[in-house]
Amino acid sequence: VDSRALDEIKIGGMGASRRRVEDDRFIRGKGNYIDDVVLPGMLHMEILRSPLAHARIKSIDTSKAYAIPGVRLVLTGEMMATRNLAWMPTLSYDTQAVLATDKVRFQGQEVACVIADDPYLAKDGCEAIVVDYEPLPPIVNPEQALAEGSPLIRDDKENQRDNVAFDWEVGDRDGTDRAFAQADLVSEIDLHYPRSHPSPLECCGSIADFNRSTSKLTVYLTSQAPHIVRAAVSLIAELPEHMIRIISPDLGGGFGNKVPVYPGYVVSILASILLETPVKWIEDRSGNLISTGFGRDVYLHGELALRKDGRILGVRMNTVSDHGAFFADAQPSKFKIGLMHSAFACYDVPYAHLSARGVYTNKAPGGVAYRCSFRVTEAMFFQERMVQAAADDLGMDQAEFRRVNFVRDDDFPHRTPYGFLTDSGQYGKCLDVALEAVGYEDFLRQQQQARQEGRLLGIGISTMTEPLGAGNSREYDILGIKMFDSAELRVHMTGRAILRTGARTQGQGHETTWAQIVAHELGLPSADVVVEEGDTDTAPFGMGTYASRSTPVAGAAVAMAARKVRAKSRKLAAHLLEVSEEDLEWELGRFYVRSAPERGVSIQECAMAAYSNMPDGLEPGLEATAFYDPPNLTWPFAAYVCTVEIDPQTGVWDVLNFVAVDDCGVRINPMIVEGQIMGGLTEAYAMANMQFITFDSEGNCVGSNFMDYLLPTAWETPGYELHEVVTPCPHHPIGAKGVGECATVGGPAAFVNAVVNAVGEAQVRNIDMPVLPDRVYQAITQRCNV
Ligand code: MCN
Repeated sequence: VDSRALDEIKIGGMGASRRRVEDDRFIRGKGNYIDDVVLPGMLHMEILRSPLAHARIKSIDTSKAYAIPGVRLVLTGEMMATRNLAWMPTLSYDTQAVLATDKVRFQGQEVACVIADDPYLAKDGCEAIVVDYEPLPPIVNPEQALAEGSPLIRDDKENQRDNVAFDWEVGDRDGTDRAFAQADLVSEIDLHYPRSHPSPLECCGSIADFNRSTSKLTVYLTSQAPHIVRAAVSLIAELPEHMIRIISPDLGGGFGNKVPVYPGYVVSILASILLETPVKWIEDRSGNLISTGFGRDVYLHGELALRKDGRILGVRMNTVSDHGAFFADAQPSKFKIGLMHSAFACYDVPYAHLSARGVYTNKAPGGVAYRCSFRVTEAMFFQERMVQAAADDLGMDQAEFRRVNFVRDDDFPHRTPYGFLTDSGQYGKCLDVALEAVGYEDFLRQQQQARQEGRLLGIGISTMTEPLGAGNSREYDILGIKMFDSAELRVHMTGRAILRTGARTQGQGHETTWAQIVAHELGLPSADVVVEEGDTDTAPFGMGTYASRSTPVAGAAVAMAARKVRAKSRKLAAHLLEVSEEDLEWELGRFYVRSAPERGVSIQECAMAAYSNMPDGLEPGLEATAFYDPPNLTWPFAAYVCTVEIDPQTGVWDVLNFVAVDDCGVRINPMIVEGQIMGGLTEAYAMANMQFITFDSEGNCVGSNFMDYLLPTAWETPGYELHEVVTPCPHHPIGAKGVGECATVGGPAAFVNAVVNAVGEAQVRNIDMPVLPDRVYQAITQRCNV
């Protein structure tokens, strides 16, 4: 360890596993979550939801609700329509009903809202509303949605003639056809990534507070992207942005669930404007599980064109995604299928083509950016299941098959088959570290031996690089607009500082890690830097925290703001030391004279001078704002390897080992990174075998509570072994890449591949998620794909 690294650790800078400063208040119950916020005169709102998945609304009678003392207002779709608010635009260029007018299109859809003196009266009010529904046949899967003569779900949309939300394609169709014509072998597989739900511990909520005398609207709101919500609210409420303040208080997890704008937010805002008093809406668990953005629900037919020596010549992917009734905030991007075409980015594949179709069904809006999605999660799962099936078809070792096809370390920058530009990585090394950790060769021998004894051992590999850091404006813009972030750093005269960014942590630890970046850049102890996020009146503009974009974009802005402060400090140091700036050298926290290193001033002394002894002509104060416009996405890489033993009598598995090798470039805080990876792997494992949502034939959501929708506890969670490889990001100011989603994205395929590998002897090619013991048992005993 060199002395700079030791100094960094001493000040809590880069590479220090500094304890999370925010945890102190969370652990002591001192966090300030939305439900902790109480405003004078505050009323409470409750939502009446549709019990049916598809029905025409014949009438809504609110008279009995109004008769309840304490009920102040009942809002229906019809009333919203008089203010042009019955529908709202979505980030996916579609529309979504705020409150239903003519029809309900999924079970749990918002039909009316009651505002009352307390939440219980508001609930009573909802129960007193009488809605006369005329049931319509529900459509609960894409097959039904696409069937001839299927009822039209989105008859509200002009020119909508069927249940297709979009048809889209990307890639080189002709080149791919040619590659398939030259193939020695074509490997095919059909897969489904089931519906899942982000389920943060804290559900969503808002408190709108419209002040008539100042015309200012303050909204406390559970948002991962407060500035974006401010823009949306400005459009919806027809108020200028400077009259809107969004405060996203402490968030009890987000996982993508708190990116969209939900009807509850909109109605609470309108109610506050109408009643001129604060209106609070706190979503309950069932409301959250039944109606807010679901993730996944994509079907794939995948094909790989292969040469006998194992080289992939071409990829064909054909997907159908189920978006539910509204193509809501699924993958907010100009690409209809999000970033599904990031598949095969780590492999050197010359040709690829993807055709994607999205359909409407009578389910709650799907495809939300659930850690990570933008369809990247599905893309990597499909990729790694296709890769394993192809290796099996070729009779080739699955690790070797990957090595043969990986982009090599000296092949960067690399253009992926669908057009992205990756810039760095050591894919082979990561895989080697993972295989060594798991004892690959030895495990294969044990597996052979076990099979002779009738025991089923399996090993699954998943390797992937994914585009993290939504916001590259120059290389491949995602939203069709420029995306950037900013940070504002104010160093006080004592050398203590406050840093604000437009990101919004939901548990990722920004309060800790952003201070570490400042410590690294300026040599201030990280404990002397306070970090604030989430208030649009004080934080500089930012596009929010999702797609693991905070480190790649906001984190970069933090470094750039600190560098501006350092540049000004150099002028102050030159003044204090009475030398020219060119004669100064910088070391962590101190400028010194090159020819006389003992003569120096600390960054704190510069800060004091900025407010008390600045040179003539230099603006007083020591603060800076930096906007960071990233040149590209960051491309972390990961290799996950899982080993299992399956009981052939029951189909129950035991995870023997789960190894993760992540390369997210330079790690700001290794402990936080490890926490992200462990949390991500747990979510991945759970998505593969317990965390799934289904619907019955009537469109009822099966899984609207935690008895039916199972989140993993410590009991179900396997142990993990983590390793790291560091390939700095060439264009990020501190060499970091995003990491928050990697393990969730790459983890599921490692587990599923391991189970399929274990039962592979029984000629089973696929077990669809959720991989449940009965499915595994059926696959083993009936030698079939399930
Ligand atoms: N980090 C680091 N070194 C790196 C990369 C990251 O020390 N090379 C640190 C960061 O400074 C940050 C954390 O790791 O403290 C995650 O950083 P990053 O990968 O930039 O991801 P974001 O902060 O943008 O978080 C978003 C990502 C996403 S998209 C989801 S969804 C998600 C996730 O993070 N939701 C979470 N992790 C979560 N963790 C918690 N506890 N709660 C959620 O809701």
